[in-house]
Amino acid sequence: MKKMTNLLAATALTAASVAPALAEKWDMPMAYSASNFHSATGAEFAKCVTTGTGGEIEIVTHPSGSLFKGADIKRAIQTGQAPIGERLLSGHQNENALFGFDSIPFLATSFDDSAKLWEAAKPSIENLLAEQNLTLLYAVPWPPQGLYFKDEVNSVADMEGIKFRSYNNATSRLAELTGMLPVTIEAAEISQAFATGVADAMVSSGSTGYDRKVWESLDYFYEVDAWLPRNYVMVNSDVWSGVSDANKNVIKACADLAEYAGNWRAKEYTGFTLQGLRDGGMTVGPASDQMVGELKEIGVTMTNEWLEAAGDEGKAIVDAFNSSQ
Ligand code: PCA
Repeated sequence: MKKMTNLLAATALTAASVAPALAEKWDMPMAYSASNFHSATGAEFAKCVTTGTGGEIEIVTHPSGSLFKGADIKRAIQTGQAPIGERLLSGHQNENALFGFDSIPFLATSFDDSAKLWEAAKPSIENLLAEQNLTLLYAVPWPPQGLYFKDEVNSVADMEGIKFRSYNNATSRLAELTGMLPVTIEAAEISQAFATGVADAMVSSGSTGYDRKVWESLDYFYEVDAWLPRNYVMVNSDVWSGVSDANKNVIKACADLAEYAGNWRAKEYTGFTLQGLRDGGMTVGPASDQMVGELKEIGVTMTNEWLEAAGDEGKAIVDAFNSSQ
């Protein structure tokens, strides 16, 4: 409620200011399909800013990687090719292990735990981004990650040699540790990849499988709830420092609303999209006890590897998360 009041106050303030400043248009690249809940949240955020700033800043979203491909979005914003955009945070794990805090198998497996883990990691991530000329505006988790396969799989041994679509370092590592063959493909391109046999499996949310209609190629979804990775919206820090205080207040309030709405949507979308996969003809359910046990062992290996790579700061994040439990 307080946030809502802030937003209304900020909006009123802007509307009351007399001299209309030069209108700016901010193109906002996003990597996922327009129908995806992150994209819907981004579109509402854009509208909120455009309305709230009285049109002084008009944000126009470009979903589906249409302006910049997912892997190029952060660099585009850092270098000022676009002022603002959204990207998968763990997509930057190859630059710094800390960015992968939310893709550690079985560390935080529910929305509540994911929120606590984010709380623990946020200051480190904000600092890392700030060093790269980026200001964090908001972040929203994906639903829990499960495993998609073309054929039934009951153990890690059954995964041997399967071509596995990965979306960050952790998912490639998971493929290696399960004897699969990782191939990195953006979500916007997976329908094609599965249809042509470039990949026959992936780890992702019900949301991405639903958005990309993967039932046209894959038959099984195992609800492993391995982790909940996060998307975040960043703005170029030079652009941000040029924004008036009144408009900064509007943007921050819109970002708070977007984060709240995005979290709510992610939860609602979880059951809805799993039902969508079923309606598409997929078998959706838990993995066998054996498979869960084996995956958890791999999770321990990956946790240790991450702690080693992320050093003291990584350990501090995991410790803070564990003590919030
Ligand atoms: N969807 C994104 C990242 C995590 C998710 O659920 C993807 O598959 O690329």
